[in-house]
Amino acid sequence: MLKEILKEYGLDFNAVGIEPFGSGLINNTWKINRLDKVQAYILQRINDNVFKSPGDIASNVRLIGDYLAAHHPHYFFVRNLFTAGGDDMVYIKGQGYFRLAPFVPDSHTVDVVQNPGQAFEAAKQFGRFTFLLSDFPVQQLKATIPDFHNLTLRYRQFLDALQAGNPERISACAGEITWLKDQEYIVQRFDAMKQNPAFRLRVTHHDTKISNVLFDNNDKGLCVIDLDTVMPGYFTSDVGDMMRTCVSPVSEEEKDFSKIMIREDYYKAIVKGYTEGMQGELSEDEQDSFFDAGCYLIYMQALRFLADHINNDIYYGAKYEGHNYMRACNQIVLLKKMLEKESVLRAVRG
Ligand code: GN1
Ligand code: MG
Repeated sequence: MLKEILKEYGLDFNAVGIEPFGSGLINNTWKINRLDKVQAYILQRINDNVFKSPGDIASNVRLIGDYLAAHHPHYFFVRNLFTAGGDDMVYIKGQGYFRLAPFVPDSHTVDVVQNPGQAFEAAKQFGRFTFLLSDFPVQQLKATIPDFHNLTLRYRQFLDALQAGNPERISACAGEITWLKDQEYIVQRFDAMKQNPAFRLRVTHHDTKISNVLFDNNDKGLCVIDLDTVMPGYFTSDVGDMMRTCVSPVSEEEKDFSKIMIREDYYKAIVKGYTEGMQGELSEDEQDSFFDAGCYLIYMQALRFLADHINNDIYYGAKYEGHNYMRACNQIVLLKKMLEKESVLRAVRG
């Protein structure tokens, strides 16, 4: 199969080395190394179970790429390569959609954030990306996953899972279900934000883990990558998912919950980095909502993991029995720790 795809891009299967790359849950990624060392590439299979119209991703990336090239030519933007036939994706029947991008030399990604400086740089890059696209007509972008970060809908899907999901699993996690339902005020706060015109719909990334930022050799941010979920959204999505994935020293996979912690220096780095990247674009109300952003995204991820557990792991899959239950409990602990520090964290300003 890879042979066929590479051929579309004029690459000879026998003249490259192929290695699996990265750690995403949704798409498959490979690094393609030319044996003559002239160039390397990143090949990705787009999960079309999740992204129902991969053409929308390509269209969004093209629009944004063209806009940035015209208005901010110095911004480093990684474009997908074209096939010999001039397409920016390859469709293989039964396998889905594939795309190829150049591997950027002298750049690296970071899987686990090592210090607040990296968190600052990453946050700044996500802010900068949205800032540079402030005047881009956001309604031209397609929602590649409709309602992706709509907490209102995610909460409803969680309630639906409680109606239609696996009854044994539902009764076994009654405690977590009750706790999550008790936090419904977070959804109400989110609903109020959607009604408030001070929160602009912006071009946001929606998958702001640190591994989606390219760094140069001096650990300075270069640009953001993995643009599948770039679509109209609120700044809270990007800031919130950075907090979710950066403030604790351990990830959503950690089973020893005593290791979950809110590191204030990382939290501050995110607020400051993002604010700097946005260069004054954030309204007062937005500036007051960094803490809420973290809560929205952590809460949403807890709901999504628990709903998936209850729905027998149809979305995220499970590497062991109860995997998504464990992930949900991890995110619940993270949210509890966030809420405990509310007054300190709310006082942090960019
Ligand atoms: C998925 O595949 P990955 O890791 O980039 C998910 C995110 C979740 C994340 C949790 C399209 O992202 O929303 O936060 O898993 N992406 C999609 O690990 O559902
Ligand atoms: Mg992703």
